[in-house]
Amino acid sequence: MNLLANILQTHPHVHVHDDKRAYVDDALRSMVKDGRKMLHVVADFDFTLTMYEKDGMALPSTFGVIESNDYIKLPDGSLLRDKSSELYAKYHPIEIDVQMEVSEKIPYMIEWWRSAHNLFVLSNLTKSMIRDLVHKSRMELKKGVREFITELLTSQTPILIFSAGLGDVIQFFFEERIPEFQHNHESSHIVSNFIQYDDQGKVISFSEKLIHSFNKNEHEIHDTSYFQTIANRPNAILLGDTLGDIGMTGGMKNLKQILKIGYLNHSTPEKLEVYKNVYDIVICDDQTFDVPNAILNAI
Ligand code: MG7
Repeated sequence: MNLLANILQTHPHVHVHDDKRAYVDDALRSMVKDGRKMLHVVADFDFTLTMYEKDGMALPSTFGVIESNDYIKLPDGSLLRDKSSELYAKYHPIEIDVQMEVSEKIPYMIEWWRSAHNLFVLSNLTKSMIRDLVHKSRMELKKGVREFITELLTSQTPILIFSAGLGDVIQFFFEERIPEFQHNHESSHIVSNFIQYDDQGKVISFSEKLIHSFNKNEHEIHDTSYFQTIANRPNAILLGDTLGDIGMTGGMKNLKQILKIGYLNHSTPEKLEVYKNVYDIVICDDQTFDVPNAILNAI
């Protein structure tokens, strides 16, 4: 039996649109034939590589790791957590509004990210506090992600983590959980929002290029070392969990095959229909990397 048919038969929560079956079959066949030397992987971080809940409890995103505590305070004595929640309550509904045009949402997203970054600067956070918060956090990789990333690194297959979250949190998390993954090493890269610190390690600002949920496609990766790394690798596996994530390969040139794998967390039949139209393979409510590992191992 072929790879796709086998995955679909053994994983009833994995879906491919009927009109895409032939395409996905062909793409997989061609990627397997071309092998690892032609492959690279682009992955979102929050709730794609990480779990969104465990034992019925929501797990934090990279932002959540810093906000969800009851001691980091702003200069007026209020809690960072409360001010961040206010921003979330104001802007998240705009982010997920299905009626509103993306172009209309973008100014609000920029406002949200800038305000959130500003709160971090005002909170007198330091690099060592952030590292500590990450190490103590409940953020957790999906089961099998470690194996997935280690397998890529071992075969020198490049992986780009493309995140609108906080790059520093991802970096500190990997330092602890997957030390082989080194930011901007030959095969492992992170494009995200990075914090700038002063000499004492105090947070002073954020990297100039802001990445929010809807510019992951625009964001030029051309001036990053990753662009060189993938120059001769025309096949890509894209992994995401939001509709904005499908654009992540948008800035890449000369791609031959792209396989877009979407994690649909908290699935509903309506969302599944939308996801099946934009992703090639949709994985519903799954806290493991079994399917990406099955595909990678075949290549
Ligand atoms: N997201 C974006 N911002 C924030 C924030 O300040 N706090 C929290 N808790 N979440 C935020 O990883 C990207 C995702 O993070 C969320 C500024 C957005 O929902 C975005 O999709």
